[in-house]
Amino acid sequence: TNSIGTIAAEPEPVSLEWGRTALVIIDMQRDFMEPGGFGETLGNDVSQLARAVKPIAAALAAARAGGMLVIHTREGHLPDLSDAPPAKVARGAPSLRIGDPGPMGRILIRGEAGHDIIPELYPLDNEIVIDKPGKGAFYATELGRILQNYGIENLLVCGVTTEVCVNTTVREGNDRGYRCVVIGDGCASYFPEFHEMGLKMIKAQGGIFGWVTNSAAVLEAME
Ligand code: C5J
Repeated sequence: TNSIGTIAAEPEPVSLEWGRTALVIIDMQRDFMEPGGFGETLGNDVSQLARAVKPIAAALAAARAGGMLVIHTREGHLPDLSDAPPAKVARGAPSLRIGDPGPMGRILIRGEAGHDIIPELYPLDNEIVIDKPGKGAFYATELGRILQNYGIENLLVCGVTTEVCVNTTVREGNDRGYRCVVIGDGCASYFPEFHEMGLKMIKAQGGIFGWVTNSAAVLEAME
């Protein structure tokens, strides 16, 4: 991997110093991806998210091969729900609420099978896993400190869902000064139209929150 790569992206190509770039994979957890988890209890068709797995796996393999910092995130709560806002737990009319027992353990609770990352993208022992109580990966986590310690300036972001945790994290990261480059085909939403608009919102107005690329362009730039 060259030290600087230029990724074909919208609204324009973006040049990144690889040593100052982290791959951030958002919430590729069974709770969002598989039947019986948090996503499905909210009434969503979880099959909509499967298309993001292969592009993420390709980017992850390239990042690992190139020695790029890899960070995985997981949304979830402590078993006693002490970090779960009551307004979040009580929201809507899900078939099971956060903390209720489901087929993959308690819904969205750390340590349960459903809370963990899908096998295809499972973190290596040396990769960072950020457990977050909210939608953004910076809120109430150690992510900012970790990125500072590693000298990271650029985030290659993918995961689920496009308009919720990916968008929130990109907006948080952009305000903190990171160049956020979103791998569009490595993101997915339960609502295809929200996926499309979620990506458009990031790259509009000259890249108001960041850039949008795809996994093939990332791989090409890293060669
Ligand atoms: C949601 C997420 N959609 N990871 N979480 O509630 O996007």
